[in-house]
Amino acid sequence: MSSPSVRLDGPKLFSVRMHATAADGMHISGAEGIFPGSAVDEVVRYYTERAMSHSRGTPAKTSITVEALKQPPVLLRSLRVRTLDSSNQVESEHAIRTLLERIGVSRRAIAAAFKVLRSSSAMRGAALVCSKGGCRLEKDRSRGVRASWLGISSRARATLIRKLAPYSIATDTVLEALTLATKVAAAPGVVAELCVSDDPDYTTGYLATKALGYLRLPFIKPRGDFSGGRVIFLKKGADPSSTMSWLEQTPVIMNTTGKVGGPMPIRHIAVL
Ligand code: PML
Repeated sequence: MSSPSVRLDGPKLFSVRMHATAADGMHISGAEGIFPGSAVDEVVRYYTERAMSHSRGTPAKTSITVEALKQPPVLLRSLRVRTLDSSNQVESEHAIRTLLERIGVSRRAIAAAFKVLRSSSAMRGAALVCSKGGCRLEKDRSRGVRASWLGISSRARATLIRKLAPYSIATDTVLEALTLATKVAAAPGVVAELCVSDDPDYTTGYLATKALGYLRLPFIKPRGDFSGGRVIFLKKGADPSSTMSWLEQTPVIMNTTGKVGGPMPIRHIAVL
């Protein structure tokens, strides 16, 4: 079964969140979405199945939370999707540094981000990094900030699948990462988000900003590598608590879709 999505004209909506951990508390897998009550049963089964068959291992504990939305969701258009034309990790890392520097992220902040993403203990949430000084801004550095309360409408999901299919990327992984990146890019104070999957079998990451869109980064890590995570760069002087409150508490649904394109060399990619 593929992940179900939401009908905006449906009855009361629920956030369904899954988190699976190993016996030592190590993060194994997570997933979430916003769904009508009638779909919750099916989603819980689907998320349990996903947790139990993850390549990071069999979880010792899987928690599934079902929570009714307390406010209407904010509606968003999905970020534009492209893939960097890269054939190895060096090229992809070079593109990250070049594009981040072009949008004003300092070398110190980029180094802080790579330290998080290359660490062997993947954080469950994202690190918040000041785009100038490179300092960490989240309250709990081991937990990080979890973008949550997010979903995709049935119509947007169907349209995105149609747009992504010609590039063979119409997968739950891409749809879920794009939904999350779209929410993060809309958060107050956010300059960019950089993500490397902590799945050892998944070697494509992404860099996202409102202007750049969602740029997929192939070969961002070697196969078999368990490291990964997310880093959100904040504007100098931004208030991290308003960013956190948007990411962790405001429900959003992606209900319209942006453009989707194919592989693109770095020289053709504008960031502003
Ligand atoms: C994750 O494991 O949640 C991150 C997935 C990144 C997806 C990148 C892509 O293929 O577009």
